[in-house]
Amino acid sequence: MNELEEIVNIQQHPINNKEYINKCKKQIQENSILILNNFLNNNCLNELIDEALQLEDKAFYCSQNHTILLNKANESNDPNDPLNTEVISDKGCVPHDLLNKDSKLNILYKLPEFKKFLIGVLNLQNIYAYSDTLSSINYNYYQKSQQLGWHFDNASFAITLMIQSSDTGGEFEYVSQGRDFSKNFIDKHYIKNILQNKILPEKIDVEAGTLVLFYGRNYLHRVTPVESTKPRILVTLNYNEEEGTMLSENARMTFFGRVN
Ligand SMILES: O=C(O)CCC(=O)C(=O)O
Ligand SMILES: [Fe+2]
Repeated sequence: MNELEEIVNIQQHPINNKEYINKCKKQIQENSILILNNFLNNNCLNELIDEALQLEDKAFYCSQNHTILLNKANESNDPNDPLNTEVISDKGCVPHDLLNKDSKLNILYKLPEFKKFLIGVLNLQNIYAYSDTLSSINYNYYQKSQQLGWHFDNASFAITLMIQSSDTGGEFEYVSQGRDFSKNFIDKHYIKNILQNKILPEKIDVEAGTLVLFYGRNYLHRVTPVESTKPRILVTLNYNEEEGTMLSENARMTFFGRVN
């Protein structure tokens, strides 16, 4: 078995095959999200569950109020403006430097076949790791009552791997409209309806071992509060389109509790 087969369920997801890459690309362009169930092979998933549970007590927990554009609300601005409405996000995070050196996540993250797949599906020139030691690969833990409030990401695309889903709650919800970052367009009326639950979002129930790719900068999304004592554990695989990018010190302090 080569490294790719040790990690990816290659029978179901032949990510090194050009036709499969094109099929996935078409899917994300049509649906704004790509959900690949059973992406990890079973042995790999079990190894990552063990690693996630072994690292859980090292997670740094943060809770923040923020607007959907990830800013602080401005008290002098209209509190009814959906861009000035605060939501809550709270979760735990284990940064990259605490992962086992030989973690399958480190291997997958750097694997040329996987990078080629991502570049092809997301239609990018190239992708690069963060140049700080914390931000490239993160385990995220959502304990009972923890959630991620409605937001648009700063990064144009997001890549997540579900390690353990919660029994109840902790669902990923999204809408595939509301913003066009490249045109500096934001549909406040539509977003307000989502925040006030007048329009119901799409909802996906993601099982362990699933890879999800989505354009988080244009599509409003959230994770609903976890209701079970079993936490939701998910990995974010974070890449940049430019080489040498660091996450800001401010963001590292917020999410990891340290800058290096
Ligand atoms: O946990 C998820 O499924 C989504 C994570 C997310 O939206 C984020 O980290 O910005
Ligand atoms: Fe997000």
